[in-house]
Amino acid sequence: MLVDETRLHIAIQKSGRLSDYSRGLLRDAGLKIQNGKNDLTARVDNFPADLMFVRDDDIPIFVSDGVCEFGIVGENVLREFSLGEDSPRFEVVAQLGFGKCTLKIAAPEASPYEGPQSLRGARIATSYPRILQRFLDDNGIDATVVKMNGAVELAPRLQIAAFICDLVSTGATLEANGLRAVETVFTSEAVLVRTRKPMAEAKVDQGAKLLSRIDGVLATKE
Ligand code: PRT
Ligand code: ZN
Repeated sequence: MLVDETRLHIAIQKSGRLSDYSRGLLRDAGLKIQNGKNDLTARVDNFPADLMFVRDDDIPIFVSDGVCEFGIVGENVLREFSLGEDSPRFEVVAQLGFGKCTLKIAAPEASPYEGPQSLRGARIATSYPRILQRFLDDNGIDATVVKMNGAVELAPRLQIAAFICDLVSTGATLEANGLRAVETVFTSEAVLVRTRKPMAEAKVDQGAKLLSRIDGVLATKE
């Protein structure tokens, strides 16, 4: 599909924890999404917008570059991206109330923990190295951040790291792996982001309309 310059482009997660909520929110906002779950894009019938279904990690760059004018993504992913950029070109325009989770440092149940000083000199495995490093810097802690792209909770057992720093929602994963949370690093939920790249006037108007419809949906859920 060639990029149609008269239509808004909205990036949402293709498949994962945010996908159904993201589609649901846009539907509640009155957008009729043509379906086809395996497609990479979908046309909205009754609004000048196209959806792009992508990995959540790609959403910040798409919106920052203006390839997509809007995106729905977790604040955790956004923050990790932003900490690696000089000036990310997007702004958060709505907190969406789903995808809530907390980035926490966790330690094996049995290991002693006496506050952040216990992290000194330790190795901490995480998929969020920049957020973790910022937390360590803010607290004056010298520790080694070990980047893992998945299965972070296995790191202590594999002796890759003494601690992990991972997202927690129910806490069941930590418990199943014999870990307990010891520090809260970052609290997150899904947000709607808008590019700061200049857009054509027609798109600005459509974007304002989209945002006001989404605000309307969110207001009914408060
Ligand atoms: O394929 P793609 O890259 O798009 O997806 P992904 O696998 O990177 O992300 P996905 O679908 O797992 O999560 C998308 C977003 O959902 C995250 O970026 C968060 O903003 C949000 N979210 C909310 C969570 C969780 N809750 C969550 N519990 N993301 C991940 N988890 C994982 C966590 O990493 C751990 O493995 O769930 C496990 C812990 O869950 P509990 O319930 O056992 O505590
Ligand atoms: Zn991802």
